[in-house]
Amino acid sequence: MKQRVLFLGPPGAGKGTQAQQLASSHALLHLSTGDLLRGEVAAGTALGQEAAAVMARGELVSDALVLAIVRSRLEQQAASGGGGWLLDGFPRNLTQAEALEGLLEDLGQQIEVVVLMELDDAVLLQRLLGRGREDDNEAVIRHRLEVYRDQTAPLIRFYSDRGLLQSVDASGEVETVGQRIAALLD
Ligand code: B4P
Repeated sequence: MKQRVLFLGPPGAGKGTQAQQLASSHALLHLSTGDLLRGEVAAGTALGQEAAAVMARGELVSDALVLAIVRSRLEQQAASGGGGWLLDGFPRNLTQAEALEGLLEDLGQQIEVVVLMELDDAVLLQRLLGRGREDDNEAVIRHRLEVYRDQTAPLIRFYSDRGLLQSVDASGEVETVGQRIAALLD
């Protein structure tokens, strides 16, 4: 079973849903930059105040801020004896992907697989409108899809060039998608 996993895909593909289940069933550290940022917003920290407005607009929070969060979590885990991890929603652009390569090199670790969750825009929109989070109204969702296409989709090529990319059909029941992903990780 692969222990160092990255989930890539458009907003609403179900990265968070699947990552949570897989991390808990396989004892992996689940590192969701979206959840961590929402935690900072809820706690009212300086970092959260900076992130809140950006997230509400459906844009990407600054690379420096996100990288600082990820670096500290991965370093903490490595210092406490290591173990597997699952990165969910990070990296989201080429700058973050390149910074992650440097960070992992420092830690002597490597990504084992990048799971690309693929789903039609119409289904993504439907799922996100159903979730109803603060940043889930139609105009913001459409903007997040544009941001995904412009800034995150180039990572498909980036990881495919490194021989790490595996695509999965993210349509259907949560359990069915989970089985497809588990088959890729064994
Ligand atoms: P995220 O928190 O990463 O969330 P997401 O991409 O919108 O959703 P995800 O794909 O995880 O979908 P989910 O499982 O919830 O990002 C939010 C914001 O944070 C970004 O817009 C950005 O501002 C900021 N951010 C995060 N990371 C960043 C970074 N690295 N750099 C800069 N900014 C960053 O599923 C969606 C819905 O579908 C749920 O309601 C779920 O129940 C449902 N669902 C899931 N699977 C389903 C299935 N198989 N069938 C039916 N429904 C399903």
